[in-house]
Amino acid sequence: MIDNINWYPGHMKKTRELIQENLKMVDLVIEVIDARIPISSRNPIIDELVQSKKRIIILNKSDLSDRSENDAWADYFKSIGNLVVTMNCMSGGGVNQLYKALDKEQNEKNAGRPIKKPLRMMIVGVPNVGKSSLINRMTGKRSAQTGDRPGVTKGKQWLSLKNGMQLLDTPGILWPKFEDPKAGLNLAFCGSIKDEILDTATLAMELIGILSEEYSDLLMERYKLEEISDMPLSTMEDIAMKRGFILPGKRIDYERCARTVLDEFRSGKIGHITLERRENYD
Ligand SMILES: Nc1nc2c(ncn2[C@@H]2O[C@H](COP(=O)(O)OP(=O)(O)OP(=O)(O)O)[C@@H](O)[C@H]2O)c(=O)[nH]1
Ligand SMILES: [Mg+2]
Repeated sequence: MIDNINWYPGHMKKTRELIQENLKMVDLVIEVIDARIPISSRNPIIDELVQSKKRIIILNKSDLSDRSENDAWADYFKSIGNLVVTMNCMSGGGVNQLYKALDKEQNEKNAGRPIKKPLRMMIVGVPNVGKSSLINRMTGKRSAQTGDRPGVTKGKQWLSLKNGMQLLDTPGILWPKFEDPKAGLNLAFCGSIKDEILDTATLAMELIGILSEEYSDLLMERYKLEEISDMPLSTMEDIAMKRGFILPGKRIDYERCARTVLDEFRSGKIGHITLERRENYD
């Protein structure tokens, strides 16, 4: 088991300060979380920092997660007093609903004011969760740089929406120590932790272990496996053989197999998967 994942480079500490400094200028905070890991992708530091502000939770990448789990999590976050929007930044699904919620907030902010002021908000979340993609969906153009790796956004960037609202994009941040090692693993599976610091083969094996228990049907279907072994290593070898990931000398190419499983999980090719099921968190 990988139990000591830790990625908290200096720029994340700076981002924490940036969030703190700019908080007083915004009316509300948009917290983007990953619908596949709705608990692990909630940063406790962000939670503490933005406590005093109204928050909208965006369950993003909902196209990659289990549909029924999306609904269960949205209901849960609503039940604890948050505004929630389920989003897919690839298709733009959820944007209209978000705008509706923001319009309502702006009207409330301006109730009774002779001059209307635009809503100002800050977008926060762990790395690679889709903050900049959400901004691009909202502005309707490529305003912010995005990329399929963590750490793309480096500094703060204010943007204006067509309706005058102001948005602050921020770099993704993690926290110095994962109390629950599963959080570190989940974030690594979903691409929020720089792959260079991870042992890909071990990480993929951990993922195969979880999928073997929770989504064995999807795993079998994707890799044409007849059965799933109790041992993730055997399953990895079965996958490598099915895909022909064999090195000279008939050795299994574990690295390539690991990379493939991680990539295919991250891009949704294995199926709609939620690693944290709502029913396990009461
Ligand atoms: N499938 C899917 N992919 C998404 C979605 N939103 C964003 N992505 C992809 O996720 C990757 C990260 O998106 P970004 O918008 O750069 O993420 P970010 O949160 O700004 O990342 P940092 O700036 O590194 O913290 C990109 O490859 C996006 O195309 C979504 O709803 N569904
Ligand atoms: Mg970004």
